[in-house]
Amino acid sequence: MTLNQTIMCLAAAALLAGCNSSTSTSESSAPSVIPEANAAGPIAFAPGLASALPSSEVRGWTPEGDPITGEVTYAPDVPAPIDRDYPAKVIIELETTEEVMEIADGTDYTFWTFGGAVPGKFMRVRQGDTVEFHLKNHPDSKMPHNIDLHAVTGPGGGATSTFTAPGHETVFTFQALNAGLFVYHCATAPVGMHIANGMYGLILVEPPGGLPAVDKEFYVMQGDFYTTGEYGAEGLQPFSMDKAIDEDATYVLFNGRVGALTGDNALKAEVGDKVRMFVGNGGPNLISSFHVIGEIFDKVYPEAGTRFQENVQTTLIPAGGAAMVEFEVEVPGTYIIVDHSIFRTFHKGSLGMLQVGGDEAPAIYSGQQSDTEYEAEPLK
Ligand SMILES: [Cu+2]
Repeated sequence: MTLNQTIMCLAAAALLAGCNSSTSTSESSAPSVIPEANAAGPIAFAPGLASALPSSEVRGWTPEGDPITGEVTYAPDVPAPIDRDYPAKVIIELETTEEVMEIADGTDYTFWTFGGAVPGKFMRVRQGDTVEFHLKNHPDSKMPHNIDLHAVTGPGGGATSTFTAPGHETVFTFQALNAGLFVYHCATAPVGMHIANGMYGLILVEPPGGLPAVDKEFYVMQGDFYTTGEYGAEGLQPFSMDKAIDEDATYVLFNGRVGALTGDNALKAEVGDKVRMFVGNGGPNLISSFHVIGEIFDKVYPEAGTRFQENVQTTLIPAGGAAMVEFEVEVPGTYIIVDHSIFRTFHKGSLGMLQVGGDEAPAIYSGQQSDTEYEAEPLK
């Protein structure tokens, strides 16, 4: 047992009878504490974000072993869970770019990105890790960029330390004191414009014991976009500062493009899978009423905090915030992912799909059983 595991066990001693050195937070080793984890009062040492340690206990940790290159992924993929039981120095590199890409079929937009895509690449570290962060700004960029990671404790969240001119690379280091799912974004003036152009993403800080194993993890991030032309207008569409100030979004999108999560791009799962979605909202303006039609979230970590809620239909995700939702899929078919501010879904693009394969489950959902005419009373 490492020193840090010993510290974790001591912290949990009042709540748990024992502490297994290899699976101290697995569901099988501590199922009896799961309900306590959601109760008011001290945070129980239980699976999930609820097993996060107080930041005060993590502060003294120092990195062990050789530095690690942090895995980063494009949406909707998520880096593999961390199976490390010690704090490490993690080196993460991200490059900002300014690129013309399609925002919809036939419609181009000049996106500003972290890593060449919207949303930016997903990062995954462990609570207590020391992160050496490298921000590069591509030489073809016209603007300086920086990064404010909401996972950072320190002024600006790293923004002033990473103000990076085109062709330059800046470096700063932070310790991930708090576990959770955090938004990162550019914070260079005009901040709203940099975010509106797509400069945001998510960083997951796993609790030391990790998250419970699931079958599928997905990265979904909403954002609102403001173009001079109307929704679907063809050609290269410039950013509209007037519409952005008025919060009059032209597009409200998951993963930066109309159709990023539909058709061949739909998320895929099988009946019986446990699904976890890391859902972020880059804004810059709109709040998301995140909902999956035909599913109920078995568990939601609202605002990606340590307490979870259960049996939730729709969860609010603030601009610059995130939520973690978990559910099991029991019935095959296509599940539509929406912002339930529903005109956005059918007129501004916030529509994704989760396609679930597998055997029908008629005891849970029959499908249509009949369609017949009936004798109605005349209306008055
Ligand atoms: Cu920027």
